[in-house]
Amino acid sequence: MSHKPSSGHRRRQDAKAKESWSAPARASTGDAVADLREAILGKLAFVVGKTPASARERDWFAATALALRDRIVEACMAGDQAIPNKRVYYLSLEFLIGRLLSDAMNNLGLVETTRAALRDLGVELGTVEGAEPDAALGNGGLGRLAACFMESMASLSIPAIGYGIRYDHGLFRQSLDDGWQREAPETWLSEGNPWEFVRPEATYAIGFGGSVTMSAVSEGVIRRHWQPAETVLAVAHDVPVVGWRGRHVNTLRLWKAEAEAPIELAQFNGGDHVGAVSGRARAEAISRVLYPSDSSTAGQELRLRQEYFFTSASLQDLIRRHVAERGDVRSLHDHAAIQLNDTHPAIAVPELMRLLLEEHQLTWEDAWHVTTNTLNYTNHTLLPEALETWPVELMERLLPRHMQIIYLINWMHLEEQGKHGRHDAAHLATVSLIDESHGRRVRMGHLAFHGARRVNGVSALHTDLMRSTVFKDLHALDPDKIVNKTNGITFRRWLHNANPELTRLAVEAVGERVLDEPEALRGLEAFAEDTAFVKRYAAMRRARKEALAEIVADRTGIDIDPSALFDVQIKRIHEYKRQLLNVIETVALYQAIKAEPHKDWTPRVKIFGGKAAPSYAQAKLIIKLACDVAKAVNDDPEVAGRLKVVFLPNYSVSLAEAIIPAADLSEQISTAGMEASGTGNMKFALNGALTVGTLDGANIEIREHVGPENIFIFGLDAAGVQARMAEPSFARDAILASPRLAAALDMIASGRFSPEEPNRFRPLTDDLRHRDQYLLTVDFEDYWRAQREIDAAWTHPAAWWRRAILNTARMAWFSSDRSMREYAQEIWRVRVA
Ligand code: 26V
Repeated sequence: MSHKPSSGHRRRQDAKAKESWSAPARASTGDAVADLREAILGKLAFVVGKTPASARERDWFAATALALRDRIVEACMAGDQAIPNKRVYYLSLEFLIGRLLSDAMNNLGLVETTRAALRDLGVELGTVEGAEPDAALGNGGLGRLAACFMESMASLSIPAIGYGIRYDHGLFRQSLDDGWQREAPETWLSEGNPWEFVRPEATYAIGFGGSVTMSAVSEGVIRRHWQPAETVLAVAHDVPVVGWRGRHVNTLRLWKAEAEAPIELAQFNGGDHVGAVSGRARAEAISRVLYPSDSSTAGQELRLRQEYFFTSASLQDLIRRHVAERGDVRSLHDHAAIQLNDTHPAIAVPELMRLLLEEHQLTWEDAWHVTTNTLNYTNHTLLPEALETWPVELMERLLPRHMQIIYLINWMHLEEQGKHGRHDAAHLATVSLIDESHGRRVRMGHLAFHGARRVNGVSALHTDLMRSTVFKDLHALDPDKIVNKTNGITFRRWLHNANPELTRLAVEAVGERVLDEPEALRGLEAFAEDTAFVKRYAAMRRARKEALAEIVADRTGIDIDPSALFDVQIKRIHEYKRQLLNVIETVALYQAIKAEPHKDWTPRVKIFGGKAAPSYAQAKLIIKLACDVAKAVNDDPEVAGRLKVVFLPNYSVSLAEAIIPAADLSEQISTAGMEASGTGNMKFALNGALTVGTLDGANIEIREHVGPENIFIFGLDAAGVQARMAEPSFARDAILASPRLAAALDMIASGRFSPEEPNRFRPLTDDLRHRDQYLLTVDFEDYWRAQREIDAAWTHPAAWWRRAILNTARMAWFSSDRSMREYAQEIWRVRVA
């Protein structure tokens, strides 16, 4: 496809240059608006097949997205067409993207132009944006991080391709049935996806099962060859990722699974109509649905098939590109850096070896050199139940050749230990790629570690814990391998798009360059006590709280008062994240208000949101408890005006965009040492919510940046947690020492919130009394203290807003642009302009 800029194109460029954040009222030029309006009408007629009169919101969305996609393609083709010296390949089983329309408009500088074009057509931009389904191809933090990184790489013009799976069904839709979580399939593709390009020419065969044969190629040289029993096709679907100011466009390439033969015709003609398509159903099952667990390895075969499917397709694709561009696969590591997002693509280690050995005839040494200089691995959790291992038996059945390669890699790895005088069985057992302690299982973390050039953690604390715990012995063998890369978030989505009011304030206060250089936010420090500025900042928050109150009323029927303190905990429901600690504090506060109803309590609204893995019973019970407590509290006239509790169903990226700018307080209260980083914590602080949190993950670095006086820290640190856990009766002692905690637990255990089933919450309260793996009881009193300090702080608005503004002003470092620059320089060795 060739591209000649038309005069219309030039006009649009002029309009783009003029569109500005500082002057939303300034009209975009008439030409640009007219051009876009005609483009949208054209798409509506000729692609969607509707007239303006018959178009639904969803049709307008499709037409608008298609018109903008053309602009992205133009931006792409206007950009540098030269082959880049080095590309980054980001392999991730999850990309939690959310909506793309506002991202695309904002990065192309076309928000106001699009608004005006649609207004001319009698359509409101907000409703069109609302008609886009979230692309929820991820569970939580890990998937959302991948999406932020893709946007930042495009904005920094880092040549990159993201590789993942095009799930037909993303993360399930959550509804609450009398407080019980129900899951329904999510159907984001039901009306097509206007952003994607299908690329049937990029289709690869992915094998499973079968056997390995040997042949002698010459005297003494034997080659092994895998003969799979089954083949599935991976078909590329590309989503363009446009960077800030449309300067650069990257690709997110998602693989869809298809059968080699869509139908067994003979079987069909023989009358077996179902059997004739069963092979197809089996093949397509691979990209059918996202696994909804985010923390425990269920070890199902389909999951391993997904992992191998997308990893093999991605490696075949990037090798094909490399050979087409450079001729020789031996230079792959000079021109490609592959990042493995967690261990989900760790099968890349033996798969890249296999492709180099068998498809490209490299020697073992050369193949190992290329592999270990191309691959890098990011670890996102140290929780033992989330560390992936696969039974050797399953691997041998599904991927027999890979299992042989893993054995050989492991044999050489253990031999190497011997050469360094490490023969002791205990040492060899800890560094081995095979865990022999509960059946024989392949340790995917060890495999990724060993096959990678660099291994990184996602916050300073997490990286330290990697070095001192899970990867201690492997780290000692290669002390430079582990590096830290603290996570970040894209400010384009989480500040500019989610909070245009705050963005406008920042632009007016410190200038337009804040849109390009987040460090300029620091200029807001000078306004932290400026009465006029503070008033506008507070008005911004008030407006967002009113908007959130409408959403809450709409979705739950609960009325909340925007002048109360909005105290928010939104994230996956997991015991280590301690939503239960927050609920228990809510119960204790409820009791305290009832005991002293005439005291001057700070009015609070506790807002919860998050999904539980469908098989995670304890997490679902925590949701039910939050809902039952909400019912009791909200119905009690004695606490009216002081305390309200809300559980917002179906938490998603779009809902986060509405909630975060409306939050006064951000709950980041995980057991210290357990949250690898957190990224929600960054989104809240950037938008000026104050954090109540533990010394865990990136909270520690947030404290360093915003200053200890502008964050509420409580509880044990990671070392304290380890020490206290070793005490045999820590939970009983903590409950004995805190009558307030004891009373709250008694109230829950007594059935006060579940009179129709008094023992409903015993699994929660019994666990706390006897086990309390996450040390809720131990941290409770200090959490209570911090919360009362927050109540007091709320009564001094000037000091509160000062802290909020200082949070916004000092969060620039947490931009994912900074994270991506660090990866580029220290891991990938690619130049950033
Ligand atoms: C693990 C598993 C285990 C097998 C079943 C399916 C599944 C799906 C996802 C995961 C990933 C869990 C790891 C994860 O999401 N970690 C989070 O990563 C964030 C980004 O680095 C970080 O901010 C969070 O603290 C960390 O919990």
